[in-house]
Amino acid sequence: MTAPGDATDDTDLRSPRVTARIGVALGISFTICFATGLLSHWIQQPPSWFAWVSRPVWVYRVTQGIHVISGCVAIPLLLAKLAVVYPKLFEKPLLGSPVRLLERGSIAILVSASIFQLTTGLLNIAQWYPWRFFFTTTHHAMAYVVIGALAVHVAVKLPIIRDALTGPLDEEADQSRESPSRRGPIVSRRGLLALTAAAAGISAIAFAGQTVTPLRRTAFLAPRSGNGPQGLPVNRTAQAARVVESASSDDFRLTVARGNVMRTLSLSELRALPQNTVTLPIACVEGWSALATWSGIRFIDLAALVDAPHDATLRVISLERGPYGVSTLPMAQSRDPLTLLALRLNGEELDLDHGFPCRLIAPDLPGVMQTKWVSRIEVM
Ligand SMILES: Nc1nc2c(c(=O)[nH]1)N[C@H]1C(S)=C(S)[C@@H](COP(=O)(O)O)O[C@H]1N2
Ligand SMILES: [Mo]
Repeated sequence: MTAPGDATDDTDLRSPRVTARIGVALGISFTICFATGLLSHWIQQPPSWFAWVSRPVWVYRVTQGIHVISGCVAIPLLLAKLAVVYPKLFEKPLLGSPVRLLERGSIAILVSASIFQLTTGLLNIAQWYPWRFFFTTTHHAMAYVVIGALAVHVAVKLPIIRDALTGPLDEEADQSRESPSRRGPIVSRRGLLALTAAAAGISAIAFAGQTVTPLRRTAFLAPRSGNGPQGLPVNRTAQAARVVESASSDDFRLTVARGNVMRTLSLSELRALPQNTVTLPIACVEGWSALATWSGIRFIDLAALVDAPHDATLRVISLERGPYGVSTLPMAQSRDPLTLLALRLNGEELDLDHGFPCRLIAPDLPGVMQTKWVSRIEVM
């Protein structure tokens, strides 16, 4: 009977020397994925102590791109790790001493929570809208479960990990050659690690193209690397949002309100206000991003129409009802002169699917908060 972590496993590849190395890569990608995911969550639902930035304008594009790429890299790493260790998962005794219990418990939670996280994340970037709202809450909650179980797992296994990483990869392979009765594995340990690394690299490239423009053509797994109208992907069309009629109506008015103080502007009045042009990326929480040129009215100018105080919080409301119809701007975005109520995109009037007659575009704001078909701005 073999003890956990014992060098004499049933095949040469099932060695802690192999699994610890895959485990390190997996641990790093999970940690990066957790940190960038938490950041994105805090921007959208800020705790009282949290203050977000609006410069440089590419920060969120980069952090959210890293979030999705590190998650995608973790998929082949997790599969490789499970393939190598799976006989151990069912090793007897299943339960035992408190340490054994902790070890088994943390692995069971880690494995199932990781599979859940990576699967739901992947299905989400593949645009599974039916449970997208439920997705954000569970994906956020489950992230703590994964990281907690990972910390326990690493702590319990620390002696084995240290031992496995300090020794050479092939040491036991030499010993096993002394017993001719043992059949060698199909690939060497080094070969297995190289294959795993290649799979992780391919996974990264396959998804990175949706945010790293030069890689666009290699993003064969990224669902929204293609172009929508005016060179930008569209998440939700005007029709899906049920705003076609209200957004194209001549009766459209934008209301800017601070308590009882109100200004109402028609589209031609909006066009007559001072226009500014900015080049900003739009970066979806699901990882795709694209740079575009936007023209419209500065939010600080709109807020000034109702004498908004300098540190006012701005809330943006869409013609669309529902969870995507409201966005509360972080302070940095409220005050930033680059934050626009855009009327034009890449030199043309906004397409209906991009938010005609007007949409919010702000630096370093998650795509999901860049409200389209804006009908009301509230100064709070
Ligand atoms: N009113 C409204 N605004 C919205 C959305 C939406 O569904 N409804 N989707 C958001 C999301 S998730 C993203 S990534 C961006 C995408 O903008 P685009 O479709 O104009 O490229 O718009 C955001 N603004
Ligand atoms: Mo998005």
